[in-house]
Amino acid sequence: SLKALLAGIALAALTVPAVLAGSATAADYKAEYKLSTVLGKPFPWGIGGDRWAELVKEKTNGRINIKMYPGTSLVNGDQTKEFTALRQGTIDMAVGSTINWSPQVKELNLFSLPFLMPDHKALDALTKGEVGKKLFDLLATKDVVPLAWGENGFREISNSKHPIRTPADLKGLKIRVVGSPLYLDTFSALGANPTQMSWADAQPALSTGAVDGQENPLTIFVAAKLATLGQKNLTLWGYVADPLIFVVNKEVWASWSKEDQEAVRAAAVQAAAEEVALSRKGITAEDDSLLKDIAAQGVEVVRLTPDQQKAFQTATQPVFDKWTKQIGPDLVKAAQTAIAER
Ligand code: X2X
Repeated sequence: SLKALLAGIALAALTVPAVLAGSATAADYKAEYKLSTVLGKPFPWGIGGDRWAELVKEKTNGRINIKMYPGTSLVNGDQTKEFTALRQGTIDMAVGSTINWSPQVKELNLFSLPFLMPDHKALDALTKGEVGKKLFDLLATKDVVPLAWGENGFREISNSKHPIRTPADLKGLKIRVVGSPLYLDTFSALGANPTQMSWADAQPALSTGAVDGQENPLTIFVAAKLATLGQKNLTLWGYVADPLIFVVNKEVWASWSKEDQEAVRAAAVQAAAEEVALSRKGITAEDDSLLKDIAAQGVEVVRLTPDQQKAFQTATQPVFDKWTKQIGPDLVKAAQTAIAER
């Protein structure tokens, strides 16, 4: 009948273009995409993840709906399992730290080499240059699509016992670290007593005194109120910084139309740029408002002189050398060159 013919044409009009374009149809889209992060709001990390989700919703007219799962809750808080879950598809997307993924991607230990990066410009020289591109190419071979570099930040050391100015001051202190055995090597080289645990376990361990200290960016020190957990001594030593990476699982990515892929990418680039700015707010020479807040909480802040910093660098040089072999001497060399030319 004419009616059936018209219905048939209407149906064809709906389905044919998608087939011709070879692109995903709305039916392939999930109702919700799970975004993993270690930290939620008000940490820059969580604000960045939230912003990505918001921008994606806007740019795809609601076709892609992301829900953020902070506390790495999709892997029961075990942040070092996030990358594996992402590859396997238990997690659809993530804003993750290089530290937490380095157990699976050894090259990401690059950013944890002690005293490789002297400042934010050095970090930018890596993430915005050839090294960043190489690492993204590498990640692309591991079932994920990396889209943008964000930032956790320079990890400064705090403890409940006394100010740290020399490696000798770290002697015997029980320090919580996470992610990579590189950190065990670094703190052992400094005479400390490092112990691995997730962020979820770190806070109770600090509050009961089971551990004496920890290292994390200042934004985390403040937002997690570590001063109230006895962390009254803080040393700015800038030994390492961890970037964050905005990624999507490869199959999830492939299920989206080209148009939506570009929307998700653009949203990641924008959210990441905003997140990097937020992670640096208040901790620079021009604006040290966050440092003032920390001092106002009764924390003694020690800023190392270049000579004092050199002593820590010398003590950790064997760790740098050992891990350069594991990471890949070519990659480390490329990083050092990019930093020297920044
Ligand atoms: O656990 C940490 O120290 C944190 C929050 O900085 C990371 O996820 C690497």
